[in-house]
Amino acid sequence: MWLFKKEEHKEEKPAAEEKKKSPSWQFWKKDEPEKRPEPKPESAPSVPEDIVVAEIPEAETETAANETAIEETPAVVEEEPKLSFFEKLKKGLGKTRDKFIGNITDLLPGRTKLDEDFWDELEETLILSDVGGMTSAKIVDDMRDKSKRGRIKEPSEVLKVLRDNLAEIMDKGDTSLKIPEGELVIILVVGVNGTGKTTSIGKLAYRLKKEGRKVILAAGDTFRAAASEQLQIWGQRVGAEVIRHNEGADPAAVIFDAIKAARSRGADIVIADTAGRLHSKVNLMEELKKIRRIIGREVEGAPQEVLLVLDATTGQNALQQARVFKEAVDLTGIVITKMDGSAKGGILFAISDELKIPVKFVGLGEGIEDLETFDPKLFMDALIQVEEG
Ligand SMILES: Nc1nc2c(ncn2[C@@H]2O[C@H](COP(=O)(O)OP(=O)(O)OP(=O)(O)O)[C@@H](O)[C@H]2O)c(=O)[nH]1
Ligand SMILES: [Mg+2]
Repeated sequence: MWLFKKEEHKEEKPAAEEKKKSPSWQFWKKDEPEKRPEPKPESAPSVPEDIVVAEIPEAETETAANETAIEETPAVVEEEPKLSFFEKLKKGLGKTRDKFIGNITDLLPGRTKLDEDFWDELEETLILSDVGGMTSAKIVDDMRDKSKRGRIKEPSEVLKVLRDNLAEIMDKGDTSLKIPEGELVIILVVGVNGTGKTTSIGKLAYRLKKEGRKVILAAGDTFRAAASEQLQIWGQRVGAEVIRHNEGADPAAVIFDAIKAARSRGADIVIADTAGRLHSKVNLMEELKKIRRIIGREVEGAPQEVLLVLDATTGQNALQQARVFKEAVDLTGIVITKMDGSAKGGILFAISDELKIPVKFVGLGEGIEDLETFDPKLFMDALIQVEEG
């Protein structure tokens, strides 16, 4: 894990520029504490207390341009040993694979034929691996049918057919982000508390910046203390401007200002953070609908993307969240986070199958580069390794 510390530049600046002090960042690895820079004698704060937050006046109206300007800086590239996407995916899916494939391969040894008992046991195993009742039944019915028609003859062929069936379920069309040229693109990021919205926004901004896009972040989580500071830290790391208001401000007003800032700075993309909300709270979901309405009113065709962030470790609960958010805000894609720490990745199949929303990104760690675009075939190859032939 990488840690980091911000150093304020001490040189004299004209008064008007006081708020725009350009900090520099120093990074060191958690397991290399000796590389941590010495604290300054007069102020020896540590993250997060040492984050200097610029004073921001209270927003008076929706149109108050209440912005903290952060100079556009190049994204900070962390020097980690590079794994290929596939290796990273394989490593990240380790726990899910152990549970998922471990349980299925346990059904196979010593089995000479694929009888009714086998199909029942396979269905039960899929359900226990979080694939969900309906989806598991559908997969096993198809496999049973294939077996009757002679397309699965040996128990050894079961894993390959299962892998292909699951890849088909995951394939819900284009998984890339919709970023039409010449349009201001708004990406609204929603989800319940702690699923990884802000972190995923930081990682996504980093990806988009590397592709040469000009990105502005909108700190639409005005509810939780320190939420906008957290986004600001990500903004600093990736070199993207963050538009924020005071805690308790109207999130729609923050996003309105971010759109205005994007237009005046010629930015291509605004990524809007939102407060983690209980999917069961009606008023919070109403607030989200209002944010969506304001975006649509300000930018024709926007938000082009509404991404729901789901935490893979929560299993069935993630499916429930996806149902409610889909109802409220018309999702265009799913970001599934914490796959690296989850044994419940099977939930991805249930979500794709039931909700027909493409998974667009997978979070495989807390680092800036730990967000991968989703590719159903690669994902399944990483999850189920079968010797072809
Ligand atoms: N291992 C792992 N941790 C992650 C991943 N994504 C996010 N996290 C961690 O999950 C925790 C919560 O992430 P946040 O980004 O703050 O989540 P949030 O949805 O913005 O939370 P609220 O603002 O409280 O609603 C943080 O400790 C992140 O580092 C991931 O893909 N893998
Ligand atoms: Mg957050």
